[in-house]
Amino acid sequence: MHPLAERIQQQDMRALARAITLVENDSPEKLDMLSDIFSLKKNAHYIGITGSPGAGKSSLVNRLLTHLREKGLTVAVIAVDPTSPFSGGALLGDRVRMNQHFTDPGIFIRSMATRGSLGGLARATKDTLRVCDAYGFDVILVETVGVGQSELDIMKVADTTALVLTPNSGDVLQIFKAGIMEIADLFVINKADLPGVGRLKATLEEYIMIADPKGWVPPIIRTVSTENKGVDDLWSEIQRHRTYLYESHKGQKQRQRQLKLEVYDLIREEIWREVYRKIEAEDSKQEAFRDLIADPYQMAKEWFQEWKEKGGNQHG
Ligand SMILES: Nc1nc2c(ncn2[C@@H]2O[C@H](COP(=O)(O)OP(=O)(O)OP(=O)(O)O)[C@@H](O)[C@H]2O)c(=O)[nH]1
Ligand SMILES: [Mg+2]
Repeated sequence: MHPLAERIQQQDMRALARAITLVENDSPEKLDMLSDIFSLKKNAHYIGITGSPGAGKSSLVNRLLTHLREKGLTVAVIAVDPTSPFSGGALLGDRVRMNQHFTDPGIFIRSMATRGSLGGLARATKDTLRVCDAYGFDVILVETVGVGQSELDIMKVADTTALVLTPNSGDVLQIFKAGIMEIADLFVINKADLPGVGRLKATLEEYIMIADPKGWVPPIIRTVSTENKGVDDLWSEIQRHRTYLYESHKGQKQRQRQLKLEVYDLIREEIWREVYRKIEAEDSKQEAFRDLIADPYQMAKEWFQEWKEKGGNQHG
């Protein structure tokens, strides 16, 4: 077994952090390590918290954390910021707010920083979920910032996704266009202390009616995270969804679909890594990049063909 997998099995938190760093850095030993870690897989509930910037996701995550700890559950929080992991004031703010949790061994908080990683942010986040699962956390909360394609990819691995909206912010239309509404298992109206709650609720109810979901109907939950209101409601609805996934076998089907996509994803990443490293290492090819009128289609065609003929990663 990979030494880090062994240490994670013994709940060594430094090994956990180290493994995530290897994931973020696209370390060549990544697949071997993750495969060993995967064999330790436990039964964490993956919960995605998504929504527009400033909707109150972090405040809500913070409240949930306290709530879950009071129930004796252990929690990992993964904060994903696709744009700027370090300069984002939001994340720095999160750190300050979440400070109170830092000394609790039942809590692990990590923000993802994968700019430039070949596999991309969604890939690294999925792997990180697996690592946290293997460690044995009961609940893994993934907070994403923004409502774009990257968030969509990340949220697809969550068992339960909560979409956080705020009254009178006009974010519903944008979220709808981005296809985020469809992945929401729960709608959370946060900042329910502000005016416009009734209208947003009506909009959501209308959406649900038109979407006409079979089986699970997304509940609408009102929260005021600044006042710690609605958090227990939110948690009981999240649990109700988990029970639904289990009893309807939907969870199993969801994970099966995910597995297929994931295998393709990993293979694509492996091929890409090989081709990329090879081209980056070849002076003549780097020289060719400087030719401003070179035909990119021709180059891609020839170089990929060349890579295949040399037996892929045989380095021949
Ligand atoms: N009035 C009111 N303000 C809230 C509520 N929840 C959060 N806020 C405020 O909204 C602001 C943004 O909260 P965050 O929790 O950082 O929101 P976020 O969605 O994590 O923000 P990003 O990570 O930047 O996308 C903060 O100033 C909070 O104090 C609420 O229920 N009511
Ligand atoms: Mg936040």
